[in-house]
Amino acid sequence: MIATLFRFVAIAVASAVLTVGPSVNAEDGHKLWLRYAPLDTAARAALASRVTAITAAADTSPTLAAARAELDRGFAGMLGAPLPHDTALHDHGLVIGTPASLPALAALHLPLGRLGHDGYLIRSIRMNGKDETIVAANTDIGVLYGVFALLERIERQQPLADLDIVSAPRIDLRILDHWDNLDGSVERGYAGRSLWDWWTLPDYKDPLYTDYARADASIGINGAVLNNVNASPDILRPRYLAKVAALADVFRPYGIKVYLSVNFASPMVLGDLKTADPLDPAVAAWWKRKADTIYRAIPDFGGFLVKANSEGQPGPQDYHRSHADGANMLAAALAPHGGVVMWRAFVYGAADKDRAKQAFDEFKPLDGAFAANVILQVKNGPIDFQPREPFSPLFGAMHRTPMMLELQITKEYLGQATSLAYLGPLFEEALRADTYARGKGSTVARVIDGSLFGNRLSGIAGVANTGRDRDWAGSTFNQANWFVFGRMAWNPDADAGAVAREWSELTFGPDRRITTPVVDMMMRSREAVVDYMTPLGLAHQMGTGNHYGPAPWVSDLARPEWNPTYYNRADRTGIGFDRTASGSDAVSQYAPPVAHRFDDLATVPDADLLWFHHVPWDYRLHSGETLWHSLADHYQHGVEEVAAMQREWATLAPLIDAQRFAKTAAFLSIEHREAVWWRDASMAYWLHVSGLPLPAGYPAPAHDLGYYEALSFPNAPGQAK
Ligand code: GCV
Repeated sequence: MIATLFRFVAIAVASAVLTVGPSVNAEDGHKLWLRYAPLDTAARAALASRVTAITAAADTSPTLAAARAELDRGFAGMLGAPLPHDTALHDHGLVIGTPASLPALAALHLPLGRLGHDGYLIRSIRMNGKDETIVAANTDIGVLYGVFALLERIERQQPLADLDIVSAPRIDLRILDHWDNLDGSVERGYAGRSLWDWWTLPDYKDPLYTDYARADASIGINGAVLNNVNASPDILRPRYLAKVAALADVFRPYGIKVYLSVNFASPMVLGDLKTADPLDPAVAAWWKRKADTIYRAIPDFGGFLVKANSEGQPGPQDYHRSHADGANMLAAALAPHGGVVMWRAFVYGAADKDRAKQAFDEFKPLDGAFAANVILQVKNGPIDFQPREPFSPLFGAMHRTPMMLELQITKEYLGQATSLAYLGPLFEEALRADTYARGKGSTVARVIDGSLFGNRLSGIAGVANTGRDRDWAGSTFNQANWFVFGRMAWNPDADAGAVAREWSELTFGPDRRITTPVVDMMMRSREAVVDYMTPLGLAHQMGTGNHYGPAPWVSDLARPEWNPTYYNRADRTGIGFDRTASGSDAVSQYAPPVAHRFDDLATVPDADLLWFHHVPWDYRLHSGETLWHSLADHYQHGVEEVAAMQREWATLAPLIDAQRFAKTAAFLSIEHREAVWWRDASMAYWLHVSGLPLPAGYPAPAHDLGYYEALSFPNAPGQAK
């Protein structure tokens, strides 16, 4: 027995070392928030007084094995060696399992009912005369989530006595959408090539895939859409399905289901069909056969994500059918297997209609027309992941259709890889937005967790920011955005500041001298981006194609709503998009209390002013200052905030490991340069169109407008192909 235990421990140590990589790479960010750095003496003593051995079932599922391996990895890192484990109870033991896998837990009659499928309970308990810490759940994946939570607690050096923690997710589908192409590029990806090496799959299962799954599971993510929503039909060819199945096999122990983005025209491209009309029985039969094939290879396949009749993608409207016709046909193919269709509501196209209104106008009439296994995937705002948008009116309007929120973790419009923009406050703003659909308190969070309208399906998706960069996300601070997405997917009421603190302690160690300034920087960072890019409700002012840098002057693109001038509407008389009742009337898509607040200049928040109103340059804001002065002030403030972050970060040089310190310092200086560029180029254009003099006390743009207009960046990363 001892020998077996010993051998197990030795293997576990060896595999932990192999998985975490050589120590020379210890602080390049590759370990994310799962660093398991050595504990100091006091923390070791605190742990030793509570946990000295592990009790777990002998015959374990792959998921319980993953939980045990994670404990081994964690304790090997934090203590220098894993703790012994077997099936016996030990004094000061850590007992992990489900009542089904561990009879000792069944005997306790724990209140597991409220945990549902994925929740967990961590409790200090006296059992058979011994002091134990238990991690219990109804399912093995719940145990794994609980193990991650306990390890995190130990890493953060939080008290381990008298624990009574109960945690269960509010949302069922907690999904990362990877916009990864089959050639290894990533649309709007700024962290290197795709994680999935389609070329060497399925033969080679890169250990990176397991580490990806561990990272996702550690924050409760339970689904991954593997490929770009601008989907190649090839993903459904047998050759690729074998690769998808290999990834599903790796992810399964970590509770992660795979999903695929599908191209609506696949039956025509891959089959011999002349049409992809969803009402054509041959088309429906093709999809059914395809679904059956997928489920034979991947019995727990999650389902399809579909971008249809959007930005040139094929869809049911090509055959004069509705989005519901298209979604329901796919849903019928998946339903016998328990799969879902996530149908995107990101559509626009009518040149004569305010783009912000189009998704609502197309989908609202279809409320109630979707099959039971369809969920609409709606971006947080009505346009497209801008630094700030009001919430999409669809969230308050579809009372008989489940909706999932789509957030963008990759920062396509918020400085891409290099800006330090913590998205917790943006996600929080989106989730806490009150739709008033059922009176006050009808938040987007309650729409997507299914509770407001009593939906069976609940979901949230984040467009992933992962790639093959050593630090996975392009920068250390971008990792926080992956982390906070997971936390808010689990609990949509999570507090952005608390999550920032948690992430900082895991990422840099629980040292208050670091945590306080880091959290301060993070919590101010997104508003800084709003200020230096698009203050006071401006939106969509970025460069063409690459979406990099400012270009408020662009007005010659093929479609009106691609042009920044379409959104800013700046001229001699004023600036802003009139979406009031006397303008495009987009306000009427919101519930009356919200519509009135946005419609009325007296109540519209300054932050949304130019989104909803066209006002003269000398318009007076609630503060009493003129819009023109306030614009100049916001740009300048944004730049100063970045300078402040640079100063704050510089003070941390003695406390942060060299590699991660240097990269963040360099990225902050890039961000500062870009913030100045956004301010100067934007102000140069507003000066030009308004004919006004620069408000006193603000720096004049470093160059004339022509200079900024002439800049071009053909090799900027992440561009759509
Ligand atoms: C995947 C924006 C992005 C596109 C993206 C699209 C979408 O337009 O720039 O790259 O396409 O959103 O969400 O479908």
